[in-house]
Amino acid sequence: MIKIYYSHLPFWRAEVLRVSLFIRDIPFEDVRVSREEFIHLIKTGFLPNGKKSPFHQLPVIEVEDKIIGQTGAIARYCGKVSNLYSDDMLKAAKIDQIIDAATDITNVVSPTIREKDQEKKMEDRKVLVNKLLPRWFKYLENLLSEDDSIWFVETMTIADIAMWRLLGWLTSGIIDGIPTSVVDDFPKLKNIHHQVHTHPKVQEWMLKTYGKEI
Ligand SMILES: N[C@@H](CCC(=O)N[C@@H](CS)C(=O)NCC(=O)O)C(=O)O
Repeated sequence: MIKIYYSHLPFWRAEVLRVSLFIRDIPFEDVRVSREEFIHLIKTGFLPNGKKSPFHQLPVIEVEDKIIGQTGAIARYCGKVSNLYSDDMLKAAKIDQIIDAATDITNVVSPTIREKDQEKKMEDRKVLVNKLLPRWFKYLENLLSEDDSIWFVETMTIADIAMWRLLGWLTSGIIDGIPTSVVDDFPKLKNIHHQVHTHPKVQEWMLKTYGKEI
């Protein structure tokens, strides 16, 4: 059985793994790493089970006794297992570019989370809201305008699941200075969030796991 290791957070890096398997009723072990265990992992590389995370990071998955890291790689693995990826090389590349864009967007937001100086943090958030996020959202909206599908690639895939949770985080209101309306000017992208969010299995997952809609 696949084991997924991450903190007890609905962050997209882990939710794309968990939800793609859950949607298809594929059993997996959902290992939630505590804060102390995570700090230990960053320092030493060791997971709570004594095995090593290759890059001292999370998420990782464990399959046949092997630990694999890097969100894109393991999202594809889970997507292949759950048939939410594609056998077609071009479609697979289109899915990959969305997962990599989710990583790029995370990498522009994360420094503002780590920023200790409150004034600079809020200045950086203004740049995010007025410039950087709209730029990324426009690129994604353009991709969604290329054909008739409401999804990034024909049917729902790990690309849509990753983007659903990334957008859910960015519009949740928990990041000070980023308004819940930040994606409102991008209707096709907003619809991806809506479509995945209202999927019955996704609703079931959120209620079962977090006791509420997130
Ligand atoms: N390139 C990695 C980055 C993963 C990552 O940054 N994970 C964070 C948690 S969300 C982490 O482990 N941070 C600790 C560290 O990098 O030292 C991936 O795509 O999975």
